Amino acid sequence: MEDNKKDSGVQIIRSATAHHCGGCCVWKLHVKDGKIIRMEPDDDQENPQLRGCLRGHAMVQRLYAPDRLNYPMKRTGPRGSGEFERISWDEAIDITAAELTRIKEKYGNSSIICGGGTGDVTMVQGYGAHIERVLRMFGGYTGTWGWPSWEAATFASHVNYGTHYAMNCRDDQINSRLIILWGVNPVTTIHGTNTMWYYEKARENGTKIISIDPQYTSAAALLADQWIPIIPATDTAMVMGMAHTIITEELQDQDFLDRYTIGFDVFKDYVLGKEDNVPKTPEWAEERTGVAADVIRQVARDYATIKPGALISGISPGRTAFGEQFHRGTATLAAMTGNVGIKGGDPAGRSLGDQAPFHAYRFKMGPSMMGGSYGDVGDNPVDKEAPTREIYLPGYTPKDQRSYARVHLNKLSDAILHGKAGGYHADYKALVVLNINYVNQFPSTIKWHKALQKLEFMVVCEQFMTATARYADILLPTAEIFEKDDLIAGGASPFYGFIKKVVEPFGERKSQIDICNLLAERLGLKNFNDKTDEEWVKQIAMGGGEVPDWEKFKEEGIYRIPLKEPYVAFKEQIEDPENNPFPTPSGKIEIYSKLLADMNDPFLPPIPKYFEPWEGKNDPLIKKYPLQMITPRFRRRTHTQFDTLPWLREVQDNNMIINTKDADARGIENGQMVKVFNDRGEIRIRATVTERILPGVIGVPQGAWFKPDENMIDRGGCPNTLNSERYSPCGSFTWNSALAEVAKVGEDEK
Ligand SMILES: Nc1nc2c(c(=O)[nH]1)N[C@H]1C(S)=C(S)[C@@H](COP(=O)(O)OP(=O)(O)OC[C@H]3O[C@@H](n4cnc5c(=O)[nH]c(N)nc54)[C@H](O)[C@@H]3O)O[C@H]1N2
Ligand SMILES: Nc1nc2c(c(=O)[nH]1)N[C@H]1C(S)=C(S)[C@@H](COP(=O)(O)OP(=O)(O)OC[C@H]3O[C@@H](n4cnc5c(=O)[nH]c(N)nc54)[C@H](O)[C@@H]3O)O[C@H]1N2
Ligand SMILES: [Mo]
Repeated sequence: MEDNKKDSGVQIIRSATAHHCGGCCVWKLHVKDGKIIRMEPDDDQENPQLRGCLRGHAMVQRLYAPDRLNYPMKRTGPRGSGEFERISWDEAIDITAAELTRIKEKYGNSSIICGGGTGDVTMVQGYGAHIERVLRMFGGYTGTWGWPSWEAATFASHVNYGTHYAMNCRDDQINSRLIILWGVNPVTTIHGTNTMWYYEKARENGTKIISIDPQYTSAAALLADQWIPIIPATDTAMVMGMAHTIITEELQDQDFLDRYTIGFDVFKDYVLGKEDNVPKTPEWAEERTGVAADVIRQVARDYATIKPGALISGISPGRTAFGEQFHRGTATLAAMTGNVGIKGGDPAGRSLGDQAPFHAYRFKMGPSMMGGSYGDVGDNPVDKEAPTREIYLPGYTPKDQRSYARVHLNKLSDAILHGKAGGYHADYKALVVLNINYVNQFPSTIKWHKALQKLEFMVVCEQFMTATARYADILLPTAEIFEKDDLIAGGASPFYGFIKKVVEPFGERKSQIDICNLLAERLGLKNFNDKTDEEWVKQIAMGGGEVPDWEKFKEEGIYRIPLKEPYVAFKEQIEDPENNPFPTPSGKIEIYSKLLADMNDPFLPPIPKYFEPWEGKNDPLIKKYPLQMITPRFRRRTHTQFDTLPWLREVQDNNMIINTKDADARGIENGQMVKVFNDRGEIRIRATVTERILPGVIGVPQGAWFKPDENMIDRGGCPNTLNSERYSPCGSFTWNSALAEVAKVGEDEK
């Protein structure tokens, strides 16, 4: 067989891959005549295989897709029209360097915006260290703040635990006797390759699994003993109802609380109503959450008695109006039940986050292009010139992120539109876009459309003609996975993956670092980069001393961290607290936080509390827009990526899901085209009428491509046409807090 392959000129190369999904999987790539002709999944017989999902399999179709950008281009039509002409790399870089220099000289560095960079979560080419380095050396830029995925969860984990490394590895869940998937659907989201595999093993072992989710998800269908539908954004009320049951039935682990936590008594007073005369009984919680009081009691008793128990505190309920309170609350429940720092438990602060480098396990990596703390380049001068912003958590928020010059990612379109007059730090004239699809993925699409008309210059590095790319003045074609060397780390059990360059970039595509090299040179910046991409992979992978053998790693494309047991967060703090305090100011788990008390913000109280969410069922706006929209992940794509590929289009239609009751009330039939609208905009999308979602809630899958018609009606069905730019008190995005209405499309409206 091998010989046959040799004869046919096929070379087989092992490589990892990852594409912003939270997974990283391992492949044998069949390469012939400089082209990948087949991807074969991992065949490791000794370890659980790290097999890719449907999107991983479609990587090869993405690599050679006919709609890929292959040449640099210059805009010829109006912004947003998508009309371009091909130019040379020389001309493209000349124009970019000249425009950035002109704008810097005329308006100052703060008028140049660059930020985000989530489209790829790899360690060398992903995120934005390279372009940020260029721009810092160029005198600075306006950066952004806010983690789209988990700002609420990260903030809360830092308050309770002093760190966001507040989760056990997913392979530990085979040790759990109870798993509560709270807004978690790893069939779709992956969340560390093999997460589902371990959950299935747990289920085979007889572990009780509960799913709390407004949707009956595929994970619930495959795994759960019990599905508890909940009204979106009210989860904290259920947390309080559970706490009430545990306290009144004296089920809490008082020894654990006494030994490892501070402030439980203050929280207890709040839950029992001593603080505000409102006992947070399960009946009180039922009114808010729609979950029957008896069910809340049962889940509370389960969690307090079936041990060890892992409450997986999903990041999605945190992307709501007061999302941080949910994670503070679940972490408090984990402490009350003594499930922190033990096998089969979970700290329930930020239980998801298996995207390098935000894993449970702390990978020991060498310095990246920013040199850890921005190495030789120093802080961003634009951050330094500005005062600190109002909300930041000392000790958690990195120094540069506290700068008032930074714009919250959700407010970027507003900032471009209004600048200083709108209370922002500067007037913004240039936008440097790389690795992110602002228009499509951040609210609101229509506001973005207006904002981008105001800019004097916009350069976009992209692989496809995305909603954002259509607005570029200069469009630079970017190489794809397998066309450049890169590194990934993650997995349900931790490993490093070498994403190898196995073919030359098609057309004139260039890697992100190559593009930055060219730009740095044209801007006259010295010492921007002294390494090849492979040398970067080597420095980051080997620099922490964890990967023992570079040649072997290179050959095999993967290195699994040989842990004796699955990684358990805070094991040392629990086993030997005297020598291992929690990294909080008090050294204990902070159910009460003095840091927050000192902030004196009524909506960021020192103990977790429930607040009525805006754009929830008790918002007066519900009269006009009676449905709560959530915007979950979609299997056939990662955000906007992969969505044009025929293989994946066959899998699923991009439909909104709506309950039969709500559909009947509006005369909507399964499969029918409908309009979904609110004051921010209108989309057109087909409806799937189903019992798999709670009445009063609609699920509009996020990542659909924004396609405005001449009336700015979004025919692509992108939920960010309807989502709000308002962020939670700590800065969490609120993609699951939006009210809307659904109606049939009239004959004259088609
Ligand atoms: N309504 C709604 N909106 C959401 C969310 C939600 O739940 N609901 N979730 C939010 C979350 S958590 C996230 S992380 C964001 C994601 O938002 P984005 O990161 O903007 O989304 P992606 O589609 O993953 O990637 C953006 C672009 O990066 C490009 N890209 C990939 N690799 C490279 C590369 O190597 N170089 C360059 N230059 N480009 C590359 C892709 O082609 C893609 O067009 O979306 C957010 N938006
Ligand atoms: N296929 C695919 N996988 C992905 C991505 C992708 O775009 N596509 N994106 C990746 C990225 S960057 C991220 S950040 C992660 C995000 O991962 P998650 O945030 O976990 O993913 P979601 O699908 O948005 O939400 C998970 C579940 O939460 C439910 N939910 C929504 N609102 C609420 C609520 O208020 N309360 C409760 N209890 N449940 C709620 C949804 O119905 C959904 O089933 O996924 C990663 N994985
Ligand atoms: Mo994300």
